[in-house]
Amino acid sequence: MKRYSAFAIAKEAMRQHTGWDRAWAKREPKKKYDVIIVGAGGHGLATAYFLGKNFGITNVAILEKGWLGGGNTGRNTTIIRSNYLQDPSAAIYEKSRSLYETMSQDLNYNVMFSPRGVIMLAQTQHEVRGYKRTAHANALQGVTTEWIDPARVKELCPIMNIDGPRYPVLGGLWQARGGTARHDAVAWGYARACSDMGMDVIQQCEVQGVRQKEGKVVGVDTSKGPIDCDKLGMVVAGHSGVLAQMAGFRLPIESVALQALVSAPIIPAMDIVVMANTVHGYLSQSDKGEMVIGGGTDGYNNYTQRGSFHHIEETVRALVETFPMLARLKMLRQWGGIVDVTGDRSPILSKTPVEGVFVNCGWGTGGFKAIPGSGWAMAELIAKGQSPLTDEFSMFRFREGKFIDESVAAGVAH
Ligand code: FAD
Ligand code: PYC
Repeated sequence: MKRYSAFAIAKEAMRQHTGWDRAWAKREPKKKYDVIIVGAGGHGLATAYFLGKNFGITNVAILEKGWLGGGNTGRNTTIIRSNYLQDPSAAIYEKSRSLYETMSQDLNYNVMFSPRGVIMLAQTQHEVRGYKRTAHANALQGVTTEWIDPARVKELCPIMNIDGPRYPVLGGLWQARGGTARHDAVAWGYARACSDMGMDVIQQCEVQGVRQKEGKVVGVDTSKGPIDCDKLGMVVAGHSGVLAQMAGFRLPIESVALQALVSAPIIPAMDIVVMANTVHGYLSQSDKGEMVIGGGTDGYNNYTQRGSFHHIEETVRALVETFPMLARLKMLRQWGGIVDVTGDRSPILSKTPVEGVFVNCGWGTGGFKAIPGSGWAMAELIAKGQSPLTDEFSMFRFREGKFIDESVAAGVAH
């Protein structure tokens, strides 16, 4: 595949851009693959990418019922950070954050990674204690975060009112190398790289059944017909329960809507990311100038990608105290995604009761940041049957009571 570069753009400009290849090939399914990945979101595509890159497994199909990146990967507010509390979480989220640092170079695709810094505001005494504890844990884990006082918060984000009567800013947990990336580009970059390795990215191909023989997976039934495989990775976020049911087991997952909205573009007003977990709000400014705002999860299970209106109304009403300028903004659009939430707010990367079937889900409201690390770890699990990064994230931990409690770090949305 042609490499993207300033030279290539200049050369194409000379011939009216007629020489570019398709970013990824449009293919029909083959009869059989070594590995099928269900779900062409970031996690499914990254899993396929690292199967090829790290293990040389390229007879792989990624099956997507809609369009690639059309699930939560293309619907999130793109916040990247690794300030989690527990050691297994710090390991996978920090691996992921570090892979974001070089993703554009690795994929030869500009994912616009912007390590502009993320603050989680402490607006109650409980949060002050929680975030100080996280800062200490992060220091032991080798994750660079720090507790900052209100004056430093104000210095980093001058548009903020830190003296609010209901939600005063008492300090914050600051991760200077956290930030954002362009979500679609992450999916597109991985899809292009997978296609370049000879893998088949097949859109409009819904998996409708999982075929098994003597307790082992042998293939899937799809809207494009049956396809055989030796191994199957289910990476479908909010639809994980549906896929698990097809394979004949249950997952401890709830599917709920999470929503976000953007304002009309304005002049540069804030150059960091702020999360205000007490009020379930988070805010950053996109490169186009829009204020990107997210809300909390709906209080009921759901499969419609919308979200209830009163939730964003409450979030924005509360955020206005800390960000008075929001009151003067016009909102352009709102959307929702169906996120897959576990009881301990940690993901599942696991073998399953069906031999050859692996599941990657439960990233809930916080999996965009985890895409490269999750793909790295899941590929190792599928290829070798074990990965140090996934050992603690087995689906069987719920049966054994070995929870990885991340309800504080999961933040706003839980
Ligand atoms: P998805 O991107 O949802 O991909 C799963 C794919 O599987 C979908 O494309 C779907 O169509 C496909 N699929 C489902 N069923 C089938 C089937 N039967 N056959 C074939 N294909 C199927 N995370 C952060 O880290 N930072 C944030 O700032 C952040 N903000 C968020 C804001 C919102 C509003 C939302 C909704 C989410 C947010 N998240 C955030 C969470 C993050 O978006 C998700 O955790 C992550 O994108 C999950 O990626 P995925 O690849 O697992 O799932
Ligand atoms: O996990 O960082 C996160 C997040 C921010 C907004 C939604 N999730």
